[in-house]
Amino acid sequence: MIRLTLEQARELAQDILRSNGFSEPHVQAVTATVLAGERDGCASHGLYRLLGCVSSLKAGKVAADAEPEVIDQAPSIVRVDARGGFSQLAFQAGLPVLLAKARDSGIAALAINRCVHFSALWVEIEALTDAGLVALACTPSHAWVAPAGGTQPVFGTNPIAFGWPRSGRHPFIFDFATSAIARGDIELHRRAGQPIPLGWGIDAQGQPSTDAAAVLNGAMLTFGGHKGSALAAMVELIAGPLIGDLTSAESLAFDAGSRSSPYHGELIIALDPRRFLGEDADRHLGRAETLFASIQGQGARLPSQRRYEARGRSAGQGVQIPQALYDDLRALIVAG
Ligand code: NDP
Ligand code: PYC
Repeated sequence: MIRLTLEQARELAQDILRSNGFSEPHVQAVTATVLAGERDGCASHGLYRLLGCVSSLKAGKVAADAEPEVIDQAPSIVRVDARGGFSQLAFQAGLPVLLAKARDSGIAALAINRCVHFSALWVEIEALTDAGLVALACTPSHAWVAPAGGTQPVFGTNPIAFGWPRSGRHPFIFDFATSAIARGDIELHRRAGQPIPLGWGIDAQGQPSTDAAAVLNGAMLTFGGHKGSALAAMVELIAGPLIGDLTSAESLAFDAGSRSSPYHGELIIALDPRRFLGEDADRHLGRAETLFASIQGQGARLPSQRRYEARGRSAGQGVQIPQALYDDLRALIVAG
């Protein structure tokens, strides 16, 4: 393992993205996301993702200088056309309008279209909980996951993230793939030559497997059997056809074997408790604290608790990544 300060990790990400020709707004937006992932102990969506950023660019599957277009679609709906660029900048472009609409109407949605998407969703959810809003986000990916009872990939890993703002505390946030695990995690197991647990996927013959490479070439499985399968289908629908964008199967077809990051849409919904509750907002938000206390009071942890603890540690100690990943990342920097 090699240790980097957060500043060194930031410079590494920026050098890779800038030297490969991404525009400065994309350099900053993507760096912020992968740095946040590494800082929070989410290795599958940290610096590792820069490998995919560059390979997607080389395959002609992401626009390096795309300028997102913000479209005021309806009183409670803002749309952002990412124009083939990474999703992060499109989210940033739509965020002020989403906040204004949610505060105005109590509930609003941001639909991002035509984006290349590889990031963890909690980064975006935190932008909304920081503004005092309740938030929900989901996105398809590539068709890698078999439906419960089947063996052929249909769904993406289709994450769902939810956030709840808390006064004076980190927000309550969960963010997980509807597959048993994110694909990025299986890729990291393959890179490290480690087996994966049974239940994450099946090989190309439909047999349960602990071989990461075999599962990546076969099919991943949903979490929670038919329940994860139905949630994955919901994500395909509301972050696909509902917003006029691609399903995971369509994204994979668009990829045409280039193994680039998925290309599709994302749906983000924001709810303003102060609009729902008026003067009673603080009283009811306080009742949520009773719920959280009853979870933690028996020794269970809240989702994101591990992440916030990692964030605290990284602030002082920096981050650690495998030497092989560091070498692969350094090799991406184009000498100027
Ligand atoms: P996990 O299965 O590790 O689950 C993650 C969530 O569950 C986190 O909120 C985590 O909190 C929480 N959690 C884990 N263990 C516990 C526990 N014992 N008690 C309470 N909460 C717990 O993650 P996934 O592999 O499913 O997803 C990882 C990331 O991958 C997500 O951020 C997701 O957005 C991203 N992803 C992105 C995709 C895309 O298309 N852009 C596709 C698929 C995934 P904590 O972090 O604190 O451990
Ligand atoms: O880890 O499943 C994943 C993933 C897909 C797209 C971005 N991350």
